[in-house]
Amino acid sequence: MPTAARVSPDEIRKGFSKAMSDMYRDEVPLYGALMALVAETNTRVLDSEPDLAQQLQRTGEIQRLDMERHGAIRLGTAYELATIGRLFAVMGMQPVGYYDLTPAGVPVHSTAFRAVHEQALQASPFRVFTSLLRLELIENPELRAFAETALAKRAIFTPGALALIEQAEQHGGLNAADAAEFIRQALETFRWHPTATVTSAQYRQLSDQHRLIADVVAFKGPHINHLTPRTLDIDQVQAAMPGKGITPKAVIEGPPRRHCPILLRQTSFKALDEPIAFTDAQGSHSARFGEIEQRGVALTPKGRALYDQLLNAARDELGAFPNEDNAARYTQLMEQHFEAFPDTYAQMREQGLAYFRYFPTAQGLAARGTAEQPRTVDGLIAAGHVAVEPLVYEDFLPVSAAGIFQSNLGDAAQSHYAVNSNQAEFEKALGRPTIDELKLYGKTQQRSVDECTQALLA
Ligand code: OOG
Ligand code: NI
Repeated sequence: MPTAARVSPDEIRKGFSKAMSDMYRDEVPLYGALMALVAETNTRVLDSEPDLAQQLQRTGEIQRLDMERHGAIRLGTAYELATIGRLFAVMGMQPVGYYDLTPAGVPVHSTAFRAVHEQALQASPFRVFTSLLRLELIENPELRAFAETALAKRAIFTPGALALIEQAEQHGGLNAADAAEFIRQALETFRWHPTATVTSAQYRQLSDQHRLIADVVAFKGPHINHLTPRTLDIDQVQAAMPGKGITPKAVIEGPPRRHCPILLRQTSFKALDEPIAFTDAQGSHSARFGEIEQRGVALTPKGRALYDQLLNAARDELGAFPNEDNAARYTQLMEQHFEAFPDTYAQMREQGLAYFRYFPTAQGLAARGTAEQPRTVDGLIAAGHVAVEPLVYEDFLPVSAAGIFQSNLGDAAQSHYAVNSNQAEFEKALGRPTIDELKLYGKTQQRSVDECTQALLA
């Protein structure tokens, strides 16, 4: 029997990202307010900064801006992680990067599921920061055994989702009707449940061990805990949040404000306190929050080392976790230390600090095949025959992620774990290696160079 045409994984991801956003807006009205604020700010920035508008036009980011968002979930078992990997694969999302949050006192390690090719990212840049709880960090053996049993009992995927994942794997994709059903079924895994699977005393015990442990173990599924739109000016949004009844965290995570943004800047507002029906009593739990982010250029290993060095120096000098009381000093220290990071794209490129994409210009195309066409990339750039644009950072930052976790779990959640990072253990649970994000940036950059050579010199 001929099978109906398959829907591309990119289309499924795009549909899923929209469905998730609609679900979350219904569940958390402040998310809707934040989206409106971000859209308003982005329009204003594009109107007032024609150079930025042109840059985003050239890279294609302007078309993906409105649909750009990331979410986060926290899982409890290897089975859950491996299966979510298969679920995300149906929508063309691969595990990129390994993040260990334990040095920052959060008992998880994580990856980000996302599209990997620039064309797929252009179709839908949706990503999900996915953490696996490290149960081995629960010191009390009885509590650990209880957590393991509770997690073993739950089924976070619907039978329909599991069947469609298998179907997609066996047939190399889904047809339109199955893809629509897959989106509906997959969404159920991320839904909020106002009922817990444990008693209120058990919840308290888990929560006393770590708030995050309760958030994973006491519930039926890994509710999406935030969904983050991308803004073009995070300082403007941060300043406008209180006027919309939203209280942001004290400091913006990531690099300070710059002319040429690097990596990722993020801010969030506190988790909501929500009513929960425990198996024996009413209570409450806070897990879901709001976040916004501004993305800048991806850094090379050399650029990243400089970023880490300057960030650590500023934090060491502050001598404490950034908080409400030291926020102004933190901002000042960050600005001071980051003076050592070049703030023009030309300097960053010359010094090998960041990744870029290269685009042939009209002038370059007109000079194709003529004697005056320069023969090297640098020559083409100097002649204005190739335009250089920053390659946007698509990933996350462990120190920032820890700051986001902490601010939403409360200061009481700070623990000290003397364990080693364990990427091998994480990948064993996942059932496959994670992808090195730096290799992806390198490949995208190289493809753009090849395309220029092809278009201008071949
Ligand atoms: C994830 C926090 C990390 C980010 O944007 O860095 C994160 C979580 O709270 O589960 O989403
Ligand atoms: Ni986030």
